[in-house]
Amino acid sequence: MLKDKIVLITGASAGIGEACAHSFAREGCRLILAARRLEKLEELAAALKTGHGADCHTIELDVRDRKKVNAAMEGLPTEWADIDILINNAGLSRGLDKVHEALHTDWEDMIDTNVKGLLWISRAVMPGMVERDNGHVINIGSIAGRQVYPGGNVYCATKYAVRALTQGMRIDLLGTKVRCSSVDPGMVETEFSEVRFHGDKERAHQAYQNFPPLKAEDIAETVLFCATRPPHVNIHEVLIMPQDQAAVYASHPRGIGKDL
Ligand code: NDP
Ligand code: 8X3
Repeated sequence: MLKDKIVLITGASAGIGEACAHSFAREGCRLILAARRLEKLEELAAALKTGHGADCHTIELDVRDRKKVNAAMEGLPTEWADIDILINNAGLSRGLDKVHEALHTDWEDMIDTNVKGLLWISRAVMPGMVERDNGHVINIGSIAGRQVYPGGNVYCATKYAVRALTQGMRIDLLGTKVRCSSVDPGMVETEFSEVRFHGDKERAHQAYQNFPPLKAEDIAETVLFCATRPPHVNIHEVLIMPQDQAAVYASHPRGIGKDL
């Protein structure tokens, strides 16, 4: 069903984006891998070639830079230009501080990446989908787009924005065959916490010790599920949580390594 489809994944150099690359490569897709760390993308592309025979095109890209996003999309080689699936995954959190104490640079990172970056890429890619009357935009939201938690303020605001944008895109695309979905995870063990805590590995590690978190692969398989429904089906949104996490602030402290 997905054989030879062109899939653009933002934030493919780690975590959920990298896992999506593996899942879609396994299904025979051609992958455009975008992120700032080109070296990681090239390692991934080589692994996907070896593991799945996948054809990959890597792009060093900071989604915050609108001009570079436009140039990168306009500069795609012809054989990569007709993107079938866009996975808007690049995103991050910075800090867990109160609004009256936080760093404005952290806010800029989150808003510029999670909201504006998603918009720049979507604005560059979606016109081709609409013109071809074919495509699928899959946004990675979060439980943080549905519940606000202490210190979550601006990160949550960006993910509430992603949820609103998914709903808005879906309405805008009505009458076309372009689909739009959002996959909203609870806690997933990736580089996310290390980035949130500005590289503090110990604090990041602690974040995943209370109960078994989701794995990046769980989210990738959910994204794949959305992308493989028949054409008359549009999955609007999927909320996926660890078994031990009922809400951001309601979890069961089972510990790690104990059977569920
Ligand atoms: P990771 O930190 O493991 O991966 C984030 C990815 O985003 C990296 O590939 C990073 O690549 C990329 N990225 C960050 N900033 C930019 C940028 N300015 N331009 C291009 N790429 C960028 O985190 P996750 O995999 O966990 O996060 C992926 C998405 O999932 C995010 O949108 C996050 O909000 C969301 N999410 C995560 C959850 C979790 O618990 N982990 C739960 C719910 C949602 P590079 O640094 O090379 O640019
Ligand atoms: C990431 C999940 O709970 O840290 O979106 O906000 S959480």
